Amino acid sequence: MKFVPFFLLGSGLAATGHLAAAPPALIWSDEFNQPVGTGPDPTKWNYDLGGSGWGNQELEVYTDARENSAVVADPDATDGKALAIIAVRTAAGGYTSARLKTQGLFTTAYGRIEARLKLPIGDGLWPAFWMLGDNIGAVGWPACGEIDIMENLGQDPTRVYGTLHGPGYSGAQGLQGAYTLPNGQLFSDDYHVFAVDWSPDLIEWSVDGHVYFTCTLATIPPGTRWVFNGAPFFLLLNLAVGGSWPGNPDATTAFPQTLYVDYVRVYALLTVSTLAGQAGTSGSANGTGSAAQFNHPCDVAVDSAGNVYVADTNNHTVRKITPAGVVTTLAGKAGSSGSADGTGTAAQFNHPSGVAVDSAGSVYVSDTDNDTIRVITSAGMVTTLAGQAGTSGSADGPRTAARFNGPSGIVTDTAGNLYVADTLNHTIRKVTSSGVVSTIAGMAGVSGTADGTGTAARFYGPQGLTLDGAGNLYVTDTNNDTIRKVVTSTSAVTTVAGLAGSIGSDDGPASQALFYYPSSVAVDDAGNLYVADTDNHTLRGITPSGVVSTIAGMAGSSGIADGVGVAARFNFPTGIAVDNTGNIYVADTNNHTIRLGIFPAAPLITTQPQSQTVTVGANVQFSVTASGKPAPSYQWYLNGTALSGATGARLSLANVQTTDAGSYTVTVINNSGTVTSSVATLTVNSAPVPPSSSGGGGGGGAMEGWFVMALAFLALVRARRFRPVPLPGRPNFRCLSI
Ligand SMILES: [Ca+2]
Repeated sequence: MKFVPFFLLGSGLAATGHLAAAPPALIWSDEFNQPVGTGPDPTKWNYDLGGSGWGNQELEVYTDARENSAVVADPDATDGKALAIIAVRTAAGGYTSARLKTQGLFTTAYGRIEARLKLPIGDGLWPAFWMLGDNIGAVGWPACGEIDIMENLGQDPTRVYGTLHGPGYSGAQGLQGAYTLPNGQLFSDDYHVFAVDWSPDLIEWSVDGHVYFTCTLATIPPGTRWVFNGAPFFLLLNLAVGGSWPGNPDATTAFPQTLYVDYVRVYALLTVSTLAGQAGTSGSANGTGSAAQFNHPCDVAVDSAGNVYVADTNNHTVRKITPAGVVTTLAGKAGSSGSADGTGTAAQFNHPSGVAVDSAGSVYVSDTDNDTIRVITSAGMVTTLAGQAGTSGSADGPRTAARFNGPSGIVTDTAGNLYVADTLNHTIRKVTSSGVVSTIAGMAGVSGTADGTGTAARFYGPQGLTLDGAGNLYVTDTNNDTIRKVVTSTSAVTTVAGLAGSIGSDDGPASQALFYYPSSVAVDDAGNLYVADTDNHTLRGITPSGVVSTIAGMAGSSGIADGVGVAARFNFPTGIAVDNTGNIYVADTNNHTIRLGIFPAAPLITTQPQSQTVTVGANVQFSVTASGKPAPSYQWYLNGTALSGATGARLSLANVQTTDAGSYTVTVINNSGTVTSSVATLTVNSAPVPPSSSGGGGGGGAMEGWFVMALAFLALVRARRFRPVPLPGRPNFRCLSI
């Protein structure tokens, strides 16, 4: 909104930390698919009520009545239902309408915030989808910041505005961009998606994915403050009538008028960097980070320690990248294709395009142009597990009796079985731990799209697959442009997302989303799928509830850029894997690089510092445990004053004196937010504390200590036993052509 109503001042602060607590990708949404005639979900939305202009000489009175806001059936909505925010002219000649907000219920800092809206039309109507800083009650407006994602003046239904307000650039001095629909189309005729992509120092406004306005730290007026980094904002939706910006309705304005809201969705943005390799330069050099080179890497897998394995396809090698970015060659010799078994450079591969790693550190390789499955020990010794080099086919059977035809995607389960996307056979194969190969879905040599069980199902050049903890395989059915699911216990095959034969980049419910040559998929512990949507040059996410979103890159725009969300660029990304902390690894094939994607998360304190009572001269240590991505930094305070150099998770105080007594706190900070611990009080007694009794209580104390240690040990054992096993993804690229 152009101006903010003063009525909002005095609102309370909402909790922060939603990003940290939520799974990646979609972190909040309202699809407005509740029963028709009901109001908006009260756990997600509340109302601003009343009206005396709202600071802008507006005419409407906001109500919470169903007459002004209700879920309605609308065939144009993605799920057939939308929230209708309705401006009504009353018999007395006034106006009622509705204004919804998430204040006190949901806030977010950073991410993609989008709504699919169909706008009203007519002079004096002023629909808006916007955000306000959650600290508005403490600092007021415009210091709290305001992000107007979409505003429209009803007299011009072809144009919408995006605006940023902050201290020194508010009201009429707000920073504003506009977007006009092509060919005279009207925003009142159909739904459009209005979004901001908000990251540190950068906010981009878009309509239907077309970015039309950008604000950065550098574009706000000199001497003013950027108040949008890491600050939580709440969402608002309203339909105002009249006011200083649109002017008032006239005889031409028809009432009632409706702002239709199909959905509101908030996504975390993936921050993409380059882990290793030189964009645009192929080669085979080992080294650290950008000193290393790859040649059309087609797949990645990651182990529980964060080591990344790469099918470096055109080098005919398998590479390893440590968490520190040090790249070595695990097996194979660059430039030397062949099928020799052996150790290290004595072994040969022929365009390996799929890689997986198990919990014991064995690496499995789809050696695509040899039509074999290879295994590499952690010492680099390579043997052929199944298939026969140089002889393609589809025969099931043990080890070298079995045949493959251009195998690519490969994944292991916890029992030592392998699953393989046998791409040119259009089938999904299983290799048991003893080397027996079977076909679990699809029919060799017969491509198609059919769902069904076992041989009744059809695939068309499936290239990637991954396995979730429940035994479901997810498959990128690459030439069908779909994502399929295979239940390993029954061989039942269904289509998860995409439409066979329809190329596109549409996000939304899985049944309506489109893909373009997806060639790899990975699944995280929460059941989110991540897809390398190769020919769109994007990474897609699919939530467990089936909502597809673009989490990085821009469809149709290839490139090398690191960045957040839509600012990042890929060039035919072909392999994808996710580790047990949710970090995403990508074989960015035509860039010859391995990319790393991290979902930022605000700091969250999991263990608070504890109060202590000691004697003068004691050594004291306070500690805090916190999560957050990127890894947070720390600053300790005594009685509110920052302690110089006290910037670790632990604060050590040697030889404390009575002057060290007081209230200790620690502030935990990263790019996504800031959180301060509870107070830990240090009490320093000047006289020695009498030694504790060693009488009857002594034995109890010893027993208690033993018991605590036993509990701690049990907790450690449990933590180790239940540590998640990574489920690496896999596939290939144009190394394989159908
Ligand atoms: Ca809807």
